Amino acid sequence: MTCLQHRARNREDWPDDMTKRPRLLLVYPSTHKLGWVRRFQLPSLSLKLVAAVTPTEWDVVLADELNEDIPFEGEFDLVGITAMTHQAVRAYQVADQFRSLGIPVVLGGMHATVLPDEALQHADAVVIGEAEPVWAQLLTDLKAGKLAQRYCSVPTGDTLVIPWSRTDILAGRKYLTTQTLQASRGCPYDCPFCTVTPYFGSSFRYRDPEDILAEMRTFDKKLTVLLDDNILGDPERARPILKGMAGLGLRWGGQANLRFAEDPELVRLLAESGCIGIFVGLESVAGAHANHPKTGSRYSQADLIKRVRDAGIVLEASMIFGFDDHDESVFETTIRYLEECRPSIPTLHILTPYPGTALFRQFDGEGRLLHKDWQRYDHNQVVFRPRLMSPERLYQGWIEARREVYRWPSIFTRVMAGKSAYFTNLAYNCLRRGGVYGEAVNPHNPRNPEVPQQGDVHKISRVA
Ligand code: B12
Ligand code: SF4
Repeated sequence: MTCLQHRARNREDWPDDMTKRPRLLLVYPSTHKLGWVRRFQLPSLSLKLVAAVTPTEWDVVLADELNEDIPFEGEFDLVGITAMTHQAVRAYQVADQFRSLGIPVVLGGMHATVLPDEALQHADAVVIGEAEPVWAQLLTDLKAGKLAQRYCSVPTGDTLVIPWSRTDILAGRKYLTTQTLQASRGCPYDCPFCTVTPYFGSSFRYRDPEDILAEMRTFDKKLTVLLDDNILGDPERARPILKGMAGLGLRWGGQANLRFAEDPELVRLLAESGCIGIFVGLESVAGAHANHPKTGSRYSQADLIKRVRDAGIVLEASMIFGFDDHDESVFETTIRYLEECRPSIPTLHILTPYPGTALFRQFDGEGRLLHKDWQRYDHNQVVFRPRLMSPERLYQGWIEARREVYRWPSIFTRVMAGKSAYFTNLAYNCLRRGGVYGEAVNPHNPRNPEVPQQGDVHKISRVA
């Protein structure tokens, strides 16, 4: 046995065996492989950053299961696995298999962060929160045979200090772009369905703009994606970043809340910085979530959307169905609202109570979760009992609304509403239409039979 776990158990062996570089496998788990669509995927920034904080004495190997098989036969000293909630079941299968081979496993990412006790049933250690402050210590402890079960980082302050991510681990793979990064983390809005505020902090932590721009200057292609939750959340701190980007010639996309468009100067800066697309969560046209501090504005959303569109930026607007104040009329109201506001790309989701959120605690406490099968917690299936309609109606309403907003006439009206970016806008709409209609009519789509049945109520998760 050459693996580090066995060396670690016999600590005295470790220093004698330093001729061989230790090997770390980082896994992005998936239950299915993607076909040509993988060209439109992004690599895991989480794992690019874990690689970046791994001391140089380690060889780091990536397995992105969307693209490739996991090398269970490989000789590794440690396996690190990331997982969002819908990936957790697969992550646990992979972890169990490596551990059965005697290789230690560390789980990290959103799901392990919110449910570390569950994750520890499948891992030797769990990283709770961000890897950067604790990963090197974990590796030191592993080498010393003193691996703890939990490594926890708590976000503090308003400054984010992280290294540039490592793209060399992606070599040989095709992605939409490998140029992904974050300028900030954290979010003060604390939406009840989101894990970002409780786990990444209730204030925006921005990186030094010079550091961000220096990282961007190393990029050799134009397309760049900023994976911040709200890159424009603090306009004063975003401004120098946008101004610096204006000279770099990049074309980039990111996420923000629509209220940034209240400031026409910020919209102008955004366009000049090379932003070609921005994702905004409008969440709801009706009820409490329509007037949440992140969405409510003294301007109409239609006006704000128009400002962004007129600046030549594709605006993707995300809506959620299933809040407690949504009855069956929400589908029709949302469709008409989208027709009026004409965001470039509407994205419709089913409300999903992710573990770790206030919503999950509420629905769990009220006995309204249909099951805890995490694989089905993906915004595309109903996993709870809505208050004002049946789970079946919520699912059907979502299917019908998606098909309605991706009919050709709706697409053309949206595309023509922009002043420019017609081709980009049309291309994205066609891609999305393909997904929407492909899923809805494909009888083999595993999601189709997912409308919850009576018997599903309180079905116990395979993992919980
Ligand atoms: C980019 C992104 C995506 C990309 C992912 C691309 C990729 N290949 O990774 C795409 C667009 C594919 C995506 C899709 C979805 N996403 Co998403 N996504 C994000 C977003 C905005 C950023 C993620 C990211 O890269 N963050 C940057 C990295 C550096 O942060 P991180 O992942 O937390 O990693 C740090 C730590 O967690 C830790 N860590 C993470 N992994 C590991 C592993 C090890 C071994 C260690 C030691 C540490 C560690 O260290 C990292 C560095 O500090 C987050 C929001 C967020 N703030 O995280 C949502 C988020 C992760 N997504 C979410 C969701 C729900 C989804 C969807 C299910 C939604 C949907 N249906 O559309 C889909 C899933 C689609 C699918 N079937 O795969 C939720 C997850 C909730 C949950 N509990 O799982 C989040 C949190 C958004 C939210 N506000 O709720 N998403
Ligand atoms: S604004 Fe976005 S990132 Fe912030 S808490 Fe709400 S959903 Fe989460």
